[in-house]
Amino acid sequence: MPGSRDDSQKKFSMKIASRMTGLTPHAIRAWERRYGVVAPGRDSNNRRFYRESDIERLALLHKATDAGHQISQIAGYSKEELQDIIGRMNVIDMPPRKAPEVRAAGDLILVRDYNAYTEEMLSAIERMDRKSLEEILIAAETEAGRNALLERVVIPVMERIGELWRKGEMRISHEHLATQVVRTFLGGLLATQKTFPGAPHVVVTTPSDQVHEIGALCAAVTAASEGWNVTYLGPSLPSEEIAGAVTYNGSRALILSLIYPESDPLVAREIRKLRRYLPGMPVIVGGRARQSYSQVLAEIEAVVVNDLYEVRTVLELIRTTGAV
Ligand code: B12
Repeated sequence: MPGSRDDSQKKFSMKIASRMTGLTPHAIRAWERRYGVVAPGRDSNNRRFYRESDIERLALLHKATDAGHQISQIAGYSKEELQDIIGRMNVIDMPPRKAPEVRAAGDLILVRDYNAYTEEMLSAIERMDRKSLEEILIAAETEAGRNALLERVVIPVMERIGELWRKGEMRISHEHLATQVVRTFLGGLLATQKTFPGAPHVVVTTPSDQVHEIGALCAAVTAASEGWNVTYLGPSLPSEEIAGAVTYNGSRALILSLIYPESDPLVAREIRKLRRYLPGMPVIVGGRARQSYSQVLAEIEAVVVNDLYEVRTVLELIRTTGAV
């Protein structure tokens, strides 16, 4: 609810509100338009401004949606009600939630919605409709929350695109458009994620020759949502550069994504070098090619994870115990 209008309160621009709440400006505008979650004021140039109470409310709603609540259901909750549901599901401290299909309430409806998002995205890609693609991603994030957006919408869509492209049913230009939109959207989520003082650092990237980056970006957004201070370096980096970044910002973990090629001797060599540069550093590895590198990953004692849920669990373990 907008709350009382007290003019003595400080006023914040959309940019600052976005930074302080960790929500994208798109999400804030969509929540305002669809659910009236806050009612910002307007300055003399008709630009929105937010009061402290608005920021507090948006931040609480963000935490609650990250914990799995649907914005459509909690938009009208009072501050106390929001604090109550967040307290019960403490986002940062509780063990990460399993993928959405194990949620009890509204399960069937949610699953149907995810498929609808995927179909709508594929149809927008086919029409080369960049704007609709962006809007569907924003809607999916605001409705389903960030984890579900990644696991149930973004990854399935990329997998379907790969399949359609392989079968010759989708052109390269369509795949490129989709990759660009998804990449920019996930990059935006990373850029606006609020970091807390003293948050542990993690570097996310892919080794030399591994150019596919959506898996790495999904892992980066996941780590950021878990309260980590993420340095995302983009794809295909030599081990010297990766090790330099990890050391430079005092990272407590390194996340690598391996997608394609499989069983590449250069990639295996780079991974071995990384371990020499970073003895003892927890290295978390995921991605569809991970099994083809199982020998070298076992050699360097990497933590091989199957999905983003496992990334959350492993990061939590590192954060609380320092080891895996
Ligand atoms: C987008 C895309 C591209 C883009 C990449 C752009 C970019 N900036 O990322 C471009 C156009 C460059 C490209 C190029 C190629 N691509 Co391509 N590409 C894809 C596509 C559609 C998505 C890639 C992606 O980011 N996937 C990542 C996520 C979204 O999907 P995933 O791999 O299934 O990941 C899962 C997990 O592994 C996990 N995950 C991934 N990383 C991580 C990391 C951690 C820590 C964790 C926990 C989890 C995790 O998330 C997913 C859920 O389980 C895939 C299809 C697909 N299924 O992936 C093909 C795909 C990977 N590409 C493929 C191929 C063949 C190519 C090319 C060889 C095509 C060509 N002839 O030129 C080149 C190779 C380029 C190179 N030098 O290596 C094949 C690989 C086949 C194989 N043997 O593995 C795929 C699978 C398509 C297909 N169905 O055939 N590609």
